[in-house]
Amino acid sequence: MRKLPHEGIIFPLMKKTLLIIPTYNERENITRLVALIRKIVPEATVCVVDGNSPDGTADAVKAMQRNDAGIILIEQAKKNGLGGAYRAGFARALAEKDIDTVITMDADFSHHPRYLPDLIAARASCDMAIGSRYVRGGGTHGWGLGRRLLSRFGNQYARFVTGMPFHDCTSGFNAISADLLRKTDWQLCGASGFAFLMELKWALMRRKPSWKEVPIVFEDRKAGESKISARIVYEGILLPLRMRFGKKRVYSDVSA
Ligand SMILES: Nc1nc2c(ncn2[C@@H]2O[C@H](COP(=O)(O)OP(=O)(O)OP(=O)(O)O)[C@@H](O)[C@H]2O)c(=O)[nH]1
Ligand SMILES: [Mg+2]
Repeated sequence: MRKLPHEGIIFPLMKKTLLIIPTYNERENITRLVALIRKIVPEATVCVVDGNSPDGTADAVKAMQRNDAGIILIEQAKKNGLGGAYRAGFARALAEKDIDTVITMDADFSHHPRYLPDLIAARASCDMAIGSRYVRGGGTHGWGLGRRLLSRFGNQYARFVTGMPFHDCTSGFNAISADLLRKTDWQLCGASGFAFLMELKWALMRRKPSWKEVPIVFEDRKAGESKISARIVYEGILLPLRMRFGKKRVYSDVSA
């Protein structure tokens, strides 16, 4: 097998890495995804947070757990949004004392595991590494024009309104120091959809972390259905304004 460029660096790090993967109706994806993760970062802990998927995603995870002690499954009573899944995942990840890096990623192969070594290696030299579509070498693949424009301009809008320095403010593929998360009020990030990922970065930036953007090519999902809705897009438009100008400016000093 081809030697990965960071193999020597990341091997000792992956043991201390926990990947949080929220799932809702991802039965078709999750088994293949975890199998691939195991090839690339065999020693990492995988934590699937399932929102009571009617398609039996949790059963597929339980089947994998029989042969793999490194898989955690959090079964939520109901579909609780991406934000609800990550809040549960963070609480669990930070209870694991040997974990020093927490990775957020989707289950639908949009965040390909091939980038895990890059993210883990980058995280070793900073507090948070952001998998970014909008830096040199990054991009999106398989999206129509409408979706490309929504994401591209949505990001520029979020960057402009919030003052956050990232080119990809909504990225869901991140490697974050557990110590940084412990110092951050992520529990106060109440957004439900992808806006949670902006709110989280806003909260993390309050702690003035060191950070890097790592290029990733985001692939449109090939199996299963998107959970994006008009309500989730609306939340994404409103949240930067609320973060910047709202009365409850919990994270008001990040752009300072
Ligand atoms: N536990 C849980 N997971 C969710 C929920 N909503 C979405 N997810 C998962 O979060 C990840 C991102 O959701 P997607 O539907 O792929 O949303 P997206 O990537 O922003 O949209 P697409 O690019 O259209 O796929 C996927 O792994 C979903 O299965 C939820 O309410 N609960
Ligand atoms: Mg997706």
